[in-house]
Amino acid sequence: MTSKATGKPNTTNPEVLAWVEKMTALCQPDQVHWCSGSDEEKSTLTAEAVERGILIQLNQQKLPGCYYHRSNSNDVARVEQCTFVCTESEEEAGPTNNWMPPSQMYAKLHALADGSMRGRTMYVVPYLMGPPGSPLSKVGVELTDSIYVVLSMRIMTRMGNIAFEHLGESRDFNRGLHSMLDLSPDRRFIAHFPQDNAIISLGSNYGGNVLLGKKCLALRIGSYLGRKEGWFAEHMLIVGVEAPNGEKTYVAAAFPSSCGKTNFAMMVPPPHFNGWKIWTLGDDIAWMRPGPDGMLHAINPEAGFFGVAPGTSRKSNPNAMQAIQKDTIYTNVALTSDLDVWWEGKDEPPPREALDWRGNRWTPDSKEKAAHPNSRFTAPIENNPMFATEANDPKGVPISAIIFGGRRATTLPLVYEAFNWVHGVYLGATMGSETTAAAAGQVGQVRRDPMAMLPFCGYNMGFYFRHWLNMRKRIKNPPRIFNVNWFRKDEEGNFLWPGFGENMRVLKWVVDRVQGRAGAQETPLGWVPRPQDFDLEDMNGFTVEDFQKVQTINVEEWRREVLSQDELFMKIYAFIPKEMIFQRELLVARL
Ligand code: GTP
Ligand code: SPV
Ligand code: MN
Repeated sequence: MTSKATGKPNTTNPEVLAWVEKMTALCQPDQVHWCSGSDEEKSTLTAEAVERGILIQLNQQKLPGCYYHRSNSNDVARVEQCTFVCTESEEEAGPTNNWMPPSQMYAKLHALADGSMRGRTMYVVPYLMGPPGSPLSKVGVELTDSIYVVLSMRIMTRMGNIAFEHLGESRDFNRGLHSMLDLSPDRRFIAHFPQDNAIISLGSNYGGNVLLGKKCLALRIGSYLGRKEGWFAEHMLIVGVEAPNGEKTYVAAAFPSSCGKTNFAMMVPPPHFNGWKIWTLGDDIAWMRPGPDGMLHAINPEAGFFGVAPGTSRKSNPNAMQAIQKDTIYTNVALTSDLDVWWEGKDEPPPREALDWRGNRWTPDSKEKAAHPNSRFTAPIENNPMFATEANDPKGVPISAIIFGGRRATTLPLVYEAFNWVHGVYLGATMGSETTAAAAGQVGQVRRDPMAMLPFCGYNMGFYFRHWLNMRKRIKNPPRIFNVNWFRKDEEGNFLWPGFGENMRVLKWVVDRVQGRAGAQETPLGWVPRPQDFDLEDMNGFTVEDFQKVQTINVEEWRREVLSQDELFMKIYAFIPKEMIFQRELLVARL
């Protein structure tokens, strides 16, 4: 059966046309709308979303162009148990991914998608990941029955005609199908078919599950392609650090979900760092490939922020606060009576009364949180006053340092540097972090999250470590590798490190190491800054003793740490590169 009406395609690409026709026949939408990405289209779709109650228009005096969205209360985070990597063999997906044979998954999901868009419009959303004209960029086409997805993709990616122009007549594009169905959690699947460069996402309307350019294409499919084609797709922010004399150093950093990437990427250095500037290239994803100069070059495939709202304030992240004053979609935060937004940790005191993220009446006496802990803002990256225009450079930027970091209350010091690339890969591979609200499930459990990629690696994690090791041969001047932890606590549960803007002190040491200016001391873990190597000036009562406390390496804790690393190593034992085992043995010997 064909659909009742179809809009006019804005491409002549035969492969795209044939695939859209096939999916139209499957999903049977009432209408097909080919998205151009124009301003006019945005206004029309926004008006329709408001009329249908999908978006609420916020106070346009305070927040011009901003809208509010509530997702279904059972659908507020990524769902790892519903996320599948469907490679031909189970071994390719590896022990850390849910797996099903592609044919079986296609059959199951096509049955669910059959007729799923009756009475709805199917939007054809072409999008470009990365700067136009870059050899690192990739095109995706997402078919969706969600206006919220269309308007969000318009912010998060370069959406519309521009993508079809980049694609031309090529067959090389990601095929993404998304239908909300009835948002029932037991018909929720986020399935990846890396060998077909295809994704099917059903039964959800939450960010990471449905904005298919982001985690699905840019990381799961991207990592699979990266291994095949000799590049990296990583869960990393990218910043440019400008010194007072104009020197620029580019740094990429991988922290797990809700562990500080957006905050670090938009950092404002404390007044003490007069003349230092942090420019933002990306806050979540980096695609990196060796360049002709022998360095690793990075682009941010995205064009927007999908950032955690709670904790965001003018004090913690002034650039983010400025970026979300206009043209922003807020999801699952609290709504005040004057159509403003509020969340825990915002500058303003709690409103006397508001509607919480579920739409229920909320007062400061309520036991529940007003905003969901994983509530988010979706804002154009160019709204950021410190947006680095070289993010639009097709060549990408040369990366001098890679930082790994998790959320750890104990054991892990504030910062240390790996001895070399292989050791650095081991630091990334053994990263642990406490789970957060970004994924459904228990919060606060330490689990291994290698390179912050556990939920995002689209193939066998052991092969992924091998890829990291192999890439060393293709990068003449590899970045130096560091490990950080902003989240160490004292016995009373207070953070030992002030974090946020003060992280500039750590970043400065990293940059100075890379530029050959800073000293360090060898320890069993790696190179660490001595107090004289690290800028502790003007720190408002934070003393050398406090620094030594946050840098403490406790051998007993580290013996336990090495044991708990085995939890992951055992799981993927059959695939783990020997180098990782050797690094483990060397660490044990040094301890
Ligand atoms: P995803 O978008 O899920 O990938 O998260 P992210 O890595 O971008 O994390 P984000 O910067 O949004 O921070 C998540 C939470 O960590 C927020 O509640 C922040 O307030 C908090 N946070 C960020 N940086 C720091 C820090 O340096 N110290 C402390 N204590 N908390 C921080
Ligand atoms: C994350 O969970 O790492 C995010 C949010 O950046 S989501 O897009 O939902 O994956
Ligand atoms: Mn993320």
